Amino acid sequence: MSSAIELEQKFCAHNYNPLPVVLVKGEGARVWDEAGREYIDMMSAYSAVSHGHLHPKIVKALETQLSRLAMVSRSYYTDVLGDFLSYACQLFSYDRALPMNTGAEGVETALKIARKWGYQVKKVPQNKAEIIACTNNFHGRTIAIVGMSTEEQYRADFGPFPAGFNIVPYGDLAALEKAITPNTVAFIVEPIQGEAGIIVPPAGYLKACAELCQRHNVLFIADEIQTGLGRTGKRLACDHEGVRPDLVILGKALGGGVLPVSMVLADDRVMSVLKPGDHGSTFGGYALAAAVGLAALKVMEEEKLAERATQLGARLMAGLKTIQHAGIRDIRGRGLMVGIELDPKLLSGREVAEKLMQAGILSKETHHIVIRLAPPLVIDEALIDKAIEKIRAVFAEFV
Ligand code: IF1
Repeated sequence: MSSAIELEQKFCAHNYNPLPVVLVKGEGARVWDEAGREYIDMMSAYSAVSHGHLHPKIVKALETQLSRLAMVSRSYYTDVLGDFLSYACQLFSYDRALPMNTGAEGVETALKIARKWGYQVKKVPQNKAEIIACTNNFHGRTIAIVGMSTEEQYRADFGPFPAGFNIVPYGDLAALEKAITPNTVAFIVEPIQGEAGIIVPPAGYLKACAELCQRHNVLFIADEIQTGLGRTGKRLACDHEGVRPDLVILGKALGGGVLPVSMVLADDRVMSVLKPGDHGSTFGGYALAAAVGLAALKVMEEEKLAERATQLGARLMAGLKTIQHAGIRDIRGRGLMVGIELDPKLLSGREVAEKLMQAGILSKETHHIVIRLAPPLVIDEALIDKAIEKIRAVFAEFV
């Protein structure tokens, strides 16, 4: 066994079960292992590497900032945070942004803003605020967030959880309407559920939810951490239905594949409930992150990553649909966020992911039955075609 694997196995907490490959180098949509073997990265760190590995403009922005100033904290102003946030606010048409680091922190931030808005603006009685989330959601791993999870493993032995969260079935508008009470402050939803297995809701669902929320004075929170920044073929997945959420949470690709950068976007009528001292983070919006985040957004625009996702996603989907195998139950997704659902009686997700890896394709199974394919948006036609042929060959091995 590789000594890198041995070391990680011995000293790292066993909270993951990685595929047995040690990656040492990456460029664009490709990565290489210790032995120099090349892989097509069809996983992009769960969408965090949408810009590809070590995008030259993002690396340049990082290096330039690093040669000047990396980290001071929000106790002071820097000459980069304003540039980053003003660009983000203009691009997504919101008044303000609150910078954080990880996705989970962005989600926690949005939940806190929604609760405070509930008490101060909606006038919900103290400690009565309710937030509605969906079945099979994935919003991160903090205690409050796993408290909203319906996945037993993510919750088991981590309680007690904060009160004030209710669950409705994803994709069910009537259930949402029934669940809303005078104390409901927010509805939080993934426009496409990633971890649940690339679940695309019924057409018109997001739009109808947003309208319902507006009618009942409930904030519509879109968790676009995985679906945002071009992944599904639009800047935001909500754009497919012309939905403008009250709060948008971005993460993953906002860090350009090099740093953890997240943010919450909202208008003043919501964001202004936060006063100095209410909320914060040591690293949130630090100079290095701001420089990288700005570069990540600019590259998304300059290189039309959303349009690439539409075109290349269609090509990937069409190619995958020509693969004939009794163990393939469904192929679905939007843009370059694609899932192959397997029949667990015939195929195991982990085995398929392992065989794909041996064939030079990095993917990851979710819930044992869905193979997730979400390559960097900078991937090109030739590499997509090569990936399709390798995937076809792997399925041909399972007879
Ligand atoms: C893990 C999944 C993906 C997310 C959405 C918030 C977060 C995530 C929609 C939290 C994070 C991750 C985290 C990683 C695995 C991964 C994942 F399979 F678990 F569900 F991407 F599909 N909202 N997703 O997808 O962001 O705090 O991690 O920065 O936890 O094992 P984070």
